[in-house]
Amino acid sequence: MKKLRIGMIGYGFMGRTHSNAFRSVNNFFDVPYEPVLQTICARNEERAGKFASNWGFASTETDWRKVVASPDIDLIDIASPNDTHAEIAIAAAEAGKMVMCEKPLGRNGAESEAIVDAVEKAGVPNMVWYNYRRVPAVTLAKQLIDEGRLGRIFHYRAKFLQDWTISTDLPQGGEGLWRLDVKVAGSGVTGDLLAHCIDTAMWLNGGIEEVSAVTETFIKSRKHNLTGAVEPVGIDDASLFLARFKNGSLATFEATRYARGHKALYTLEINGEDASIMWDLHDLHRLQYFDHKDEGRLRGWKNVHITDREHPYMANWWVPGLQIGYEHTFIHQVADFLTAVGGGKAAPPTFRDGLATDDVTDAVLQAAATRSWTKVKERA
Ligand code: SOE
Repeated sequence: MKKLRIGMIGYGFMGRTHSNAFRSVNNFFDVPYEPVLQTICARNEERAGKFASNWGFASTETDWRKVVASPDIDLIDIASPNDTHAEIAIAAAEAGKMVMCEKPLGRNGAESEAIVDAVEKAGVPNMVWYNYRRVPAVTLAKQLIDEGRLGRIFHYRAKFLQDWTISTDLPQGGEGLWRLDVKVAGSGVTGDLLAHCIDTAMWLNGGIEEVSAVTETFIKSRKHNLTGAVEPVGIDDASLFLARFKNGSLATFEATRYARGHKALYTLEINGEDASIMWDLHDLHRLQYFDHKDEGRLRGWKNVHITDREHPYMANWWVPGLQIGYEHTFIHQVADFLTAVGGGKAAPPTFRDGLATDDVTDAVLQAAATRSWTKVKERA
């Protein structure tokens, strides 16, 4: 089997999920490549060394440019903060490497457009890590929609609720807290959490035409970890928007880090003429399904346990009845990427798909700033 040597930039939470996925994929999926954890790149050499020995990387590097230029690397995987994505992705594409990038692709549509131009010009395989598409229950939802079982879609409803930034004492910036620093993150929950909801939504229900939004920054200033000074907070702490999809359906989206009691409650619901679907990340191995065509006396919500062999991805795991979890979504993503690349096909969500999501988050932020309905940028 052909080896695919990975150069990974960044070793935080996402560096761990990706490393685990690259390491595990050949144990469970029949794919045309064997990923090799070649180089882990991070600024702190000692910690990079520990990460390398824990996950089995062959070498460490502190300068990402050397990893991108190295003839020993086939694929650059970007798991570093958002402000680094564009520069690394563009350099990697120009060096002819395959590129995988954490979400959101860029800090805004303009940055993502430059990244898309670079990978498309170079003709290199690319993929954004929107992992929730690969939760088997969500993939099943996609199959059911594509089979036409829901009929005409009327409503899409998504929420991503967290509560980890409520404390006024929480600083902004630096490792672990760069998501609160607008210069690094690009935006707050709009780019961090709504981006997931938008990617899934457009995959399931098609493009979004226009949005109306409200955002709020509840805590206006926080100590910055890098400067030590109290600085204004530039991110949105909460972001809510209404949307009209191109298929005519109406949607509500909500993301916040101020929903006390909720840690990562991503939920979605789709209502069609013939059937409805509900899914919940805290119960990710279940899909709720209501079919209006069922006999009236027995009509009701079905709670489907997504563990059978005929469920997406599940034949590759344990035995029926035994569920899988969050980390597996990343393994599925790598499996699909390797299969697509082996077959000379694009591996969605491609960078162009990631750009489409960033166009929507741009429109959301603009709609909130101008308090007006805003069209999502149309691209050829
Ligand atoms: C933020 O807390 C975060 O880790 C996001 O950055 C991830 O994308 C999301 O999957 C879980 O929440």
